[in-house]
Amino acid sequence: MLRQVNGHSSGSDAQGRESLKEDLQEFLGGEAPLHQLDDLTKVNPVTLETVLRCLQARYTEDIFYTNAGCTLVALNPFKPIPQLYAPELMQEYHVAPQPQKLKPHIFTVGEQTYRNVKSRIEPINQSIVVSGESGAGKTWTSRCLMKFYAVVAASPASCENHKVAERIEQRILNSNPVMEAFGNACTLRNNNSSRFGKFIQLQLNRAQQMTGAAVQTYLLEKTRVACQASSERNFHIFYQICKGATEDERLQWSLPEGAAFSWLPNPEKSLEEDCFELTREAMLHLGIDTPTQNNIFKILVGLLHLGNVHFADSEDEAQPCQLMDGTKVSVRTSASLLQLTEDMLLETMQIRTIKAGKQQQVFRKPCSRAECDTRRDCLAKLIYARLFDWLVSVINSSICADSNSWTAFIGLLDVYGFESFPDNSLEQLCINYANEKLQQHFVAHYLRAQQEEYAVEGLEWSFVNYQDNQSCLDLLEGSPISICSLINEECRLNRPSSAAQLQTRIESALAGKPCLGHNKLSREPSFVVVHFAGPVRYHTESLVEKNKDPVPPELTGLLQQSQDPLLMMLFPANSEEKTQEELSGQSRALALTVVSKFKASLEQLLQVLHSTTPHYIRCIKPNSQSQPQSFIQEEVLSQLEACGLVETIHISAAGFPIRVSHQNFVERYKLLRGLRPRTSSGPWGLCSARKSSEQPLCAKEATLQPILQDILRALPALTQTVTTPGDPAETTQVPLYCGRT
Ligand code: AOV
Ligand code: MG
Repeated sequence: MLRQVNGHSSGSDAQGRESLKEDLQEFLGGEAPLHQLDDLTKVNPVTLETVLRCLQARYTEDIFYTNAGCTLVALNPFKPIPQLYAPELMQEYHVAPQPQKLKPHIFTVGEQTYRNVKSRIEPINQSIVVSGESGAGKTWTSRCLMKFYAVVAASPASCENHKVAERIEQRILNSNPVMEAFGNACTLRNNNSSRFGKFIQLQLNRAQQMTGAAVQTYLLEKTRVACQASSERNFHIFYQICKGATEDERLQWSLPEGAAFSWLPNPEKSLEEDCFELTREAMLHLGIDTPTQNNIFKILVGLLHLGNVHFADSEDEAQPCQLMDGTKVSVRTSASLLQLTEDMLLETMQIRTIKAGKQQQVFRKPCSRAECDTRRDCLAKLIYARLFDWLVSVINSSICADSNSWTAFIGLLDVYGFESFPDNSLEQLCINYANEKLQQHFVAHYLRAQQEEYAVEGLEWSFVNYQDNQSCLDLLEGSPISICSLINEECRLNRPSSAAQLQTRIESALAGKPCLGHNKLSREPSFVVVHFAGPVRYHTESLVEKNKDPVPPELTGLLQQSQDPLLMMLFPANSEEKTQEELSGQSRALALTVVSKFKASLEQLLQVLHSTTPHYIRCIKPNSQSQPQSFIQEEVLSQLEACGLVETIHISAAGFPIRVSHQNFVERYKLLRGLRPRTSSGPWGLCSARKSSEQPLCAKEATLQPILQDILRALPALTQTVTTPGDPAETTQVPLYCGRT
């Protein structure tokens, strides 16, 4: 019974007995069985091997969460365990005087984060950074955390009035199925892989009730609409429509049952498509009414028909490419669903217009077959990406609270995890770059900053070495030359550049950089980056073109003439859209390349993260086959190594658990003993030496009481050096505090 659900018993009695047993064991000096070690800081000695053994022992016992000092390690069970996420359990963690004394859980992190907001110690805003490789469980975890806050931070009004609950907490939860339907897809690594990054701010008012939320998304992998790697799939929503449409809808959308679409590979993998009703319902709750939904789905089916348009090679270069047999009907259907004229749609794909000369004369040039295909794909990507952005903005307007109705936020970060496929391109480069940035944030915040702070404060500390990923980031984004700058340079020069040339340029300009791997084995032009999570080979073919992401002006022009109400809104006729080709000079490509836009958005994200108190959850994938009850040591080991878990444990075990600035500490607790602050002593005036790994980390007043007693007892001994007035050479030691202790 005890360990059936991650060691959670239903009654607190059983839990008490369990912890008593552990205490006794510790008291008698006996080693607790490995699976009973809730915190990896208790593993002795802390090495990769012992940590791995402990995690495996726990996994075998169906215990999936383990503390690692300041982080929580979450092993993916790859099987549903509803009891582990039951609302009753959420409440148990929420009301516990010391949630960190309960079994490790994402709810402990959720609750401590929540209590941090309440304690109003700067920075009040909190963030939970969920990381891990593709399929490790990040999206699952952040979804569960959102449910946790929907329960524990529900406003009383919503409890009394079910309708209000639907308006706030439920709406926020409803954003998940919608965004996952449109932004997730089945990949080789994960059947429900996020193809966009997401940072959601849960907004709380002074009473700590959730009043709204705001979602920020990052770089949707829009190429997937028109191009899917073998054994992968398009975005879930397409399959949902094809499987879930009613008879009427099939007629309206020209979607006969069992219709075959080139852009809908692997339909036999039955995955998320049963969720169409769920998606629709969630959309409805978010304020997207049924006619608008139908409009969206009609456009998406229009894209599927567009994908069935195939061109044949033209024998005469002066003539446009002809359609392949049988695909004229696809042009017609697609045009009708997108409310465009058939001729215009076809012509836009077949013929390029070029403005030249002083008079800007317009020339028409037939496109090659490959160009026709590119323009068709580009049209689909353009529509899908804009639709996705629009959906996000609708979601935001539906869930975002007035700025004066919230005072703090808890940010949940769930981005695409580290990826390495047989064929990696710009998408993977951006995804892995984002993961490097997050790893750097962790390293900077925890492994480096904390230790540096101890040194500054003169605390006794032997430095723990850690793996810094700065050299990889230098390779990717450093100045003056990096992989990103070289790819951008190719876009800026706008010269024809072959994949092989790009490889040579990267190899010669960045020769000797530690994280640039050797490219001896691959026949195709590529380069290797040794990421913190492992080496990845990126193919240079189409890298520059994807980075430019050019949108021929004729395509936007075409969509501006659509009679479809939604497309008219997404592509307003009077807008002066500056496409890449219309922008001139150097600013053009550099300002708008995919890489530079992504880099800028990541920097913004990191700024927000830096302004919050971060909490970390490390998701670990126990096996790459997504199977339950399978723990592949080598695979887990490489993930542990990559994220620097052992170093984290060392620092956590030896470090100081409470980090409160002197000013804030005094402001907050002066009433307790009539303390009066006399002066401030720099940013982190007080640290409480950690006595054991059990010592609470959170700032709930009740739990802080015993620590406070210790601190208050120690206060008279705390002094600072001040210069004597009138004689700068003479210094004296004065107490930091006056007041009773
Ligand atoms: P990811 O977000 O980290 O990958 P997900 O959160 O989508 O990974 O998890 C992958 C799959 O693992 C889910 O679809 C579930 O089937 C299963 N899973 C994860 N966590 C749990 C859990 N706690 N309990 C039960 N099953 C779980 V990616 O989005 O690919 O980086 O881009
Ligand atoms: Mg995900």
